[in-house]
Amino acid sequence: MNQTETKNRTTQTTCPYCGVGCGVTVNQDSQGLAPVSGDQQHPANFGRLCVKGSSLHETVDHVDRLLYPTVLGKRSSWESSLNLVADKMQQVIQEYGPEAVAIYAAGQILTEDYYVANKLMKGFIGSSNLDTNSRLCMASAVVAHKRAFGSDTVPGCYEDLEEADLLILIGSNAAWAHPILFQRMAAAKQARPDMKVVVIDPRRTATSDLADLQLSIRPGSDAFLFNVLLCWLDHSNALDHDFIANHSEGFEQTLQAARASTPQSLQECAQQLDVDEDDLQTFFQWFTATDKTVSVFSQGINQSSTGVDKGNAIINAHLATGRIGKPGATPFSVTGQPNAMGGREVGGLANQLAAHMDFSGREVDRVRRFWNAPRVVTRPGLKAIDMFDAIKRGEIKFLWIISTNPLVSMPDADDVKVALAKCELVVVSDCMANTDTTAAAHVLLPAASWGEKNGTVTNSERCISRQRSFLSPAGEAKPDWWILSQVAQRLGFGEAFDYQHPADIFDEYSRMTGFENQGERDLDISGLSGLNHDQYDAMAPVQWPVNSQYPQGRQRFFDDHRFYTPSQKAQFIAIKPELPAPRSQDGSLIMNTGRVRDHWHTMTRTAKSARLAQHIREPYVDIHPDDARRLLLADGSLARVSNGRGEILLRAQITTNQRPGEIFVPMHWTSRYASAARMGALIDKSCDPFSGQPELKYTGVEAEPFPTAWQGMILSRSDLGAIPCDYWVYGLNDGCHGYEISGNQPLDSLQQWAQQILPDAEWLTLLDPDTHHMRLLAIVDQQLELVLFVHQDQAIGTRQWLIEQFAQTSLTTSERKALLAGRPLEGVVDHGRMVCSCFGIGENTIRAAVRNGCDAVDTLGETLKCGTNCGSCVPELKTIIRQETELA
Ligand SMILES: Nc1nc2c(c(=O)[nH]1)N[C@H]1C(S)=C(S)[C@@H](COP(=O)(O)OP(=O)(O)OC[C@H]3O[C@@H](n4cnc5c(=O)[nH]c(N)nc54)[C@H](O)[C@@H]3O)O[C@H]1N2
Ligand SMILES: Nc1nc2c(c(=O)[nH]1)N[C@H]1C(S)=C(S)[C@@H](COP(=O)(O)OP(=O)(O)OC[C@H]3O[C@@H](n4cnc5c(=O)[nH]c(N)nc54)[C@H](O)[C@@H]3O)O[C@H]1N2
Ligand code: SF4
Ligand SMILES: [Mo]
Repeated sequence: MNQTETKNRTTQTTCPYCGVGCGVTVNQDSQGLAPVSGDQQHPANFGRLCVKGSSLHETVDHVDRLLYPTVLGKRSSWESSLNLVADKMQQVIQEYGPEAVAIYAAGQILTEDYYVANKLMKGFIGSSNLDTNSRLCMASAVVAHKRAFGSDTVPGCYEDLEEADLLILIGSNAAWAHPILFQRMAAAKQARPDMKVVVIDPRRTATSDLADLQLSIRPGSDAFLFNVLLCWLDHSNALDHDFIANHSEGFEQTLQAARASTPQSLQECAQQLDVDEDDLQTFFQWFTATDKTVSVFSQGINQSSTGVDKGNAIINAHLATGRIGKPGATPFSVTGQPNAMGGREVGGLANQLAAHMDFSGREVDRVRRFWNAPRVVTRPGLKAIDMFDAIKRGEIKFLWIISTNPLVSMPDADDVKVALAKCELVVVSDCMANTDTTAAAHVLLPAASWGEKNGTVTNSERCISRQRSFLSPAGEAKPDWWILSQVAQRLGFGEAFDYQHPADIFDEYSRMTGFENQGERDLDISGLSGLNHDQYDAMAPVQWPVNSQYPQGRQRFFDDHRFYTPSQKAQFIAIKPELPAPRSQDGSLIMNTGRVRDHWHTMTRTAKSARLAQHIREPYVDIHPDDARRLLLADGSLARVSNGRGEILLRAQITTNQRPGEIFVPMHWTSRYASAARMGALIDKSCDPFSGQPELKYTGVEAEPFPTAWQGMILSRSDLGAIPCDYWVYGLNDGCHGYEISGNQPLDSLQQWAQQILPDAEWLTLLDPDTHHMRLLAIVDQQLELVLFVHQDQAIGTRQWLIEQFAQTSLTTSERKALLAGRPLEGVVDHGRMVCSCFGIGENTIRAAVRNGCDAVDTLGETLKCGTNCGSCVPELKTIIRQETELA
């Protein structure tokens, strides 16, 4: 596609962020890309987008993109880099066998990309060492589904969340992590105020805002809770005996096991879970009385050393009450990544073979015949943690990382770095040039990014949607399926990988799902095979299966009470709950980790949008006031969080949302964006024995003040990379790059560093080293180039106003004086931290409006517009209103 063809076009595509899978409308004209909007027709979002989705057009520029292949840091051609990759694979396979080759991929590549990677590894190279970051994300839910249903099936659909009379959110901060789905829940509750919402999470989150009842349970105790619930249901005659007798197996043992872990009295149960007895009783009564119950579960369940058991404990309660396969009644595991589901479908986990087939003799044989493949693997490969350990031991010699940043996202992330250093060849396919992981690679292959690539993704409710391209690839970037197919061809598998278009791959894959299926496998999209390129391009969102029985897709599984186990009955799984192993040797606090509203994982895309970067500017640690007092941590001060594995520096936020003894740290900031915030380095490798999913929400740490002599900020027209001081954090502003800084370095060293990066600038300086007060302004061509303000305390001047001065083309003398004073000229106001990213409404403005009488979200919306577009900031608006009205 060339740029001139992109004029005046509308493209319907799918958001590349979370597993809600919203449809996005992209309009282009001769001016370029217009702000994106929600696709009105898409069944996931019906026109709405959250703030991340609606900022997508701000993230597609080529800044920081990986534009051409590089080998050992030097630009290379596609031809020679592909040859190099294929030759090395060949050599390793010949010398050490196929298992010495591994691929580590992600739920963010498209189904077509994933299919090719899986076919190449498991059918042609003969290595099952293809695993994915879904191991850190969905692996426990997959195993729980397979144990209960005989297949990795998500039974329900989004409508169920709206139809439920009781909606339970377990280990899910949907308000921030699945915002549009959360808005659908909120709208349903507003329309039917009788609908009850229960949030089960050790901490209070933005999601708690919707809750009628919050159970801030002891971390890791969920399976105890659901075992008690099962006993309660039995006791109160709330079981569905017909379902249990006719459509399930294993109930009696499961109830016995639940009894074994359940204390005698409700009071003791409440103590076990560390919650209020009345709250617990309310939850049980609601569950008992409400047929239409949906239990949503996410990473608070999955990312645990007993995540599979927890998933099954939840599913058990649904089977016991027959609440599955019915409108408004289902367990619901929500997926995180845009195509975590697609990856599970094609078989991208090391313990799957392909297309919901595993490693039985029949399945291996069937896959062999379908692919006409020489070396179909016959047993599972290494799961992520074991894979990196095998690399470290030198058993895996070749690793290809595709679309993930394990140096940040894996537990014991520094050990991953050690492992990569031991590997003979590390290839990384990524869209971005500077990530923690690209820095550790020998060969970098530039991948086409969202907007440039074309294919399909599957969301949390099994809905397959098209991601369509509307931009030419940046530089020499290529789609992942193309890169993989080129390597396959060079390995001598040309005929099996002769794909010209993603539609060819999708066609083969959809035929595979129907191959000798006859209703045996849940995943069957054979109804979508045989599409020509135009039909593929026009494909509308549809929920799998799509076959002769369900030509238009299927909303709910198990409405027919037929499961995919040998007996066709659902399986109760007896659960012996366990709390996470004590980590006393690591520290006295438990570190929980997770997401913030406006950043996506390792920030490679969201850090490019000033709007998104401004919501939460710094990595932080949420800590309870009692702990803060004990540890002498002041609100807003810097905290050093550490254990034997490493240390990070974070901004302390004191809040009663945390339980005492537990802290929360966001997962997003990397070495590219902060001096020391890679929290993955502190986490150990404990993982679930069945799923191999690591325990990412429960790490023993210590916290202490990190005293610094000064703090301040830098605003700069150019990206400065790492700053030579103890603490720095990067965040893009509108029109300039920003850094929060703090340290103990002498100020003149900082001044020298600044002057050395801008040798030709004109400098305005105000310096008092005794009071740690420094103001430096660099002016180049009459324009502001750099602001560096340092103070002893946190008063930093009027930031928003300073940022706006970068747009000034010719600074007057009085403006220069005002700049040095760090204060606007008379009459200019500072709006404060961005709260509503859609309309750019700052916290100061909102607080002022509340004080002037806008004491409800609606009236704030009428006055300032905040909260009226994507709605993601509504929980925060409520908090501000609450704080201001409490103060008043
Ligand atoms: N803004 C944003 N949205 C995202 C992402 C992102 O990076 N940014 N990533 C996407 C991805 S890949 C994923 S997987 C999803 C994840 O979505 P979520 O799972 O909703 O998000 P998390 O913040 O990881 O964790 C959810 C909650 O689990 C709680 N939790 C911790 N321990 C326990 C426990 O023992 N029991 C219970 N019941 N709860 C516990 C945490 O306190 C946290 O509030 O988000 C997706 N959406
Ligand atoms: N402590 C802790 N750790 C966690 C979690 C947690 O809650 N706590 N959550 C875990 C979970 S659920 C997840 S999903 C992971 C996420 O962690 P990662 O997968 O490591 O994070 P991302 O930043 O999404 O990495 C995606 C990379 O792929 C690149 N990319 C984007 N699109 C494409 C593409 O089309 N092709 C290619 N080749 N590259 C592309 C991006 O630039 C980026 O570098 O983190 C896990 N780690
Ligand atoms: S909820 Fe937001 S991030 Fe998730 S798919 Fe929709 S627009 Fe994208
Ligand atoms: Mo995830």
